[in-house]
Amino acid sequence: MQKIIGALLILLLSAGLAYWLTTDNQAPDIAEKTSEIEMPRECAVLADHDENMVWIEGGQFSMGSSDFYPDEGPIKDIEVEGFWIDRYEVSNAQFARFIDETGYITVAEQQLNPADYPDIPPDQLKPGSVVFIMPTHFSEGGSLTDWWRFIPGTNWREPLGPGSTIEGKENYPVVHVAHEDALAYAEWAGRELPTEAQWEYAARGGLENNIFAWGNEFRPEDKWRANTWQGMFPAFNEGEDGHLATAPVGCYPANNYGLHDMTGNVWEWVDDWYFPGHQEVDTSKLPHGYDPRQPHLPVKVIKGGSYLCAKNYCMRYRPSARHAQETTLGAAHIGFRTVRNKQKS
Ligand SMILES: [Ca+2]
Ligand SMILES: [Ca+2]
Repeated sequence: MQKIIGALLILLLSAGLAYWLTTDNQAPDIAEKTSEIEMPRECAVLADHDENMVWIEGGQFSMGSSDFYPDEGPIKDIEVEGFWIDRYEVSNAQFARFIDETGYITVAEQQLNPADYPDIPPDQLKPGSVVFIMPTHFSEGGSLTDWWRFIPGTNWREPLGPGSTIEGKENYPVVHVAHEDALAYAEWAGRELPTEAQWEYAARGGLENNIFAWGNEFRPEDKWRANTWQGMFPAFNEGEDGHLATAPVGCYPANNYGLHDMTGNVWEWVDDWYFPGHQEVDTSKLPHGYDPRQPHLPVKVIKGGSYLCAKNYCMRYRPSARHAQETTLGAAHIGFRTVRNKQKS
């Protein structure tokens, strides 16, 4: 009898323990942990860049959008020939190989010519780049300078300012590259920078009428699809997607064409001059693009948004979204990828 009571007690205790372990009170924790595990994942190992290009079949698509920022319109029918494009954003390791072989010095490492920048005090023309600094308070009507700071001595090797390093960040996207730096890398690699049409066509992954690269919604769980910003930009970065700043390339899932980080992580240079829309422009009058917010500066297009794009600010993690970037100015959230405009085989 005592043995039976003992066995019953053990059974009850086991059942109680099992119930306690699986009770609803525990479920959210377990679910959260599971989500953490499911979030990124395999990040790219970039042994050979050449093996990491994807062939994109040519075709027609509608570039732009009429539903978001005005510079995304008007929608334009575009025909694209087939081309190769990098599966990943160019990494620090890849960029380092280019620098080692060529001795190239990036724009952020060069002294700028004051004559080219009459509006900027000469003492601010030291070599350097701009870094995002999270504001300690959130002011209404703040300006861009509230969270971007030019820090002398910042460049692709020291991305957070003097003394910082890319050691251990070989698979992270290279940043603080000006447009000509990206172009120099592409030429060294025997490639080109994508046109805006190529980039957008590739980012859409054949799902051309969708708002996002994966569909028309950005549900809470879609945060796992791309490195963007969760929380109220610029003061609260919740990092629910696993990365507060840049992530190693390829951590987030590929789009329909097998390309990673076409949404978010870092903005990507393309080779088109920026104009505030897709309408035809007399480029003989404006040979270096035109951005009404910085009308005297040469501006090219950047695409895809970055880890700093949030729902409340920027919202440019969409294929049709675009932004103007002064060609000589890299930043902590801008990188690139290359294309090869040659036949498939
Ligand atoms: Ca993030
Ligand atoms: Ca990107």
